[in-house]
Amino acid sequence: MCLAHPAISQSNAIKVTPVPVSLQVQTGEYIITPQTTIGIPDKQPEVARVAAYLSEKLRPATGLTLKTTTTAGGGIVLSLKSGTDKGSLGDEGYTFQSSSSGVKIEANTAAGLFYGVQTLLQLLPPQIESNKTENATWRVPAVSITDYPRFKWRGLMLDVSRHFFTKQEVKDYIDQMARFKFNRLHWHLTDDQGWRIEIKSLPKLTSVGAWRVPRTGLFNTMTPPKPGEKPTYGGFYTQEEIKEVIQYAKSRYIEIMPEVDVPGHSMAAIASYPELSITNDTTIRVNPGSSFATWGNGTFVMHTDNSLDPTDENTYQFLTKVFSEISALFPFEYIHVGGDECYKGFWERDPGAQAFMKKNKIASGTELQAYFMKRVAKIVEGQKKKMIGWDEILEGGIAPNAAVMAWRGVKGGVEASHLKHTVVMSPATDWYLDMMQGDVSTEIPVYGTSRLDNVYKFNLLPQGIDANYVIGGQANIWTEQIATVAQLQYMTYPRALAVSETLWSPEKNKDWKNFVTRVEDQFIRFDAAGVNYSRNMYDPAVKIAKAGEQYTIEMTTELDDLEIYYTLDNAIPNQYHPKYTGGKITIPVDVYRFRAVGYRDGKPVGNPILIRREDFEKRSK
Ligand code: TNX
Repeated sequence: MCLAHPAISQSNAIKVTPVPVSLQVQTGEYIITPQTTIGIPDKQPEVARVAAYLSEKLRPATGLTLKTTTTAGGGIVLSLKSGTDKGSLGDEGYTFQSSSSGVKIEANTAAGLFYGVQTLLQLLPPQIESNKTENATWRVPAVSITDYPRFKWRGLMLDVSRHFFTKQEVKDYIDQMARFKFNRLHWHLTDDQGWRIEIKSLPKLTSVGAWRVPRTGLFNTMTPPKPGEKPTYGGFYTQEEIKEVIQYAKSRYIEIMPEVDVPGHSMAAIASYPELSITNDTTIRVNPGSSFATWGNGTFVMHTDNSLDPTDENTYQFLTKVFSEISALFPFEYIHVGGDECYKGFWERDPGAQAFMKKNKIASGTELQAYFMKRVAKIVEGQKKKMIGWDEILEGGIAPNAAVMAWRGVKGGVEASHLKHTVVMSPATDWYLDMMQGDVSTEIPVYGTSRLDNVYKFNLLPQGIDANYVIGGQANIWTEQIATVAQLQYMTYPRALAVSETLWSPEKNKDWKNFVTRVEDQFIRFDAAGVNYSRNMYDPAVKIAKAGEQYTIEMTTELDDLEIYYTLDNAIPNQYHPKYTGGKITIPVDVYRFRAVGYRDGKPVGNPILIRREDFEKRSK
């Protein structure tokens, strides 16, 4: 008997993330044993694949290999609903019934069954995520669930340009996404720091463009390539590997959307083929994270030309090659063509471009980009694909059928919806998972912060948007400063849980406090699975201000029951030190370090926060 096992007793409470549409707890439980079978309908190969997936997921931790059967009986039954009326379950919903006699998952589609299987896994004890045999009783509490998604686009974007992640690492990432019912992976395959996809007709894109000099440090401060230095950091996916990842994702009901980011963010392509830029600068190399732009308040000036030449027919021939190979590889209906942060200065200063603009009645660099984007739309549509781009593609006139991914806040989404263009929301302000999630002293520093509670609260349908055009949203993980899988997981989780709940669950079912209890359940599951995550929700948010000559510190918490202990003398804070009770702490003049830590139920739960005197001034601004 293992009654005292903490993880097992915790699993008795029902915790499913994203939270289902409706869930009724019943009495009793079903226990998975060596006799349990997975019942599936005859002659439904897709359902058989979902059953095989389930059996495979259960095998490592339980040590059982459940057999699939097409004869009716108990155990776990996966069943397709008959009839043509899909009802409220739609294409991705499912119903789930468990009792002492078994588990029954029903759906209109295999995708729905797959999501029901994810729910089943979350109802089992957390050790189910372990990849070694665990000693647990595999109980499924009796429940009755009806569930279906709020949005049809539920995504994460992964940037593999700034840092490269291998085929296996991408597959592992997809595996975790599937657990939370995500169904879109936006694969950011090209940027200034590397070109990551084999294009057979343009071999230099990967022989040159996939490699840069190795650097570790803060993005934008890295040492530029030294003369003669070998570009040894990088990598790319062959077309065979791309197909393999697409298949892998597909069997988890995740569609992959490729992005080739043009005309800006193209330094890796230009390093490979310098004739693609208007400056034809042959000294340009793949950028290792060194600074090449001056950033102002929403404006920027590039000092190295990283944009394609929109006035040269060769550029469009290049893009036709790229997009035709990409279209042949990716079955997904959309191709993302970027369009963001394109600097037009090199174009505007070029006499040839000036003549081109005059001849074609193009009044500005912005209009010239719009001209470029419309030609790209033709190329993409010529491949029978739909085009989507970052919200800059609205500027100077959007291509007629293009969809918009809103990233500069929500404005682009609101505007595009009124122009009757399809919108995917991915606002930097709230849903950029490259942003810090806790106090800057605990994080790799970046320009912004979006804590878990902020991610959770983001409203995908802000006032003024025409909701009919919003197909969903996604969170973007830019990897300028994410060099390892450990950090990638840390930045993604638990914030991606807040994203998935916003995209899947009915708004009225969202509840921050309840969500936190489920996040904590997922922490136990991540521990079992060997997946890293951030515990920043247990840290106070520290605000430093200056009143006259004195600094003051104020703290807020995401969790109501978080206790904060702090010190002003560099002692390690714990429950014997002052407890923060709200309001402003005035910092005596000679204090050189402030420290704080979050406690819950009498135990330290957060990261140690340490702020040095020299940072008081900086942070008070
Ligand atoms: C802006 S979002 C970018 C990316 C950066 C990101 C960093 C977008 C379309 N462009 O190139 O990685 O900010 O947060």
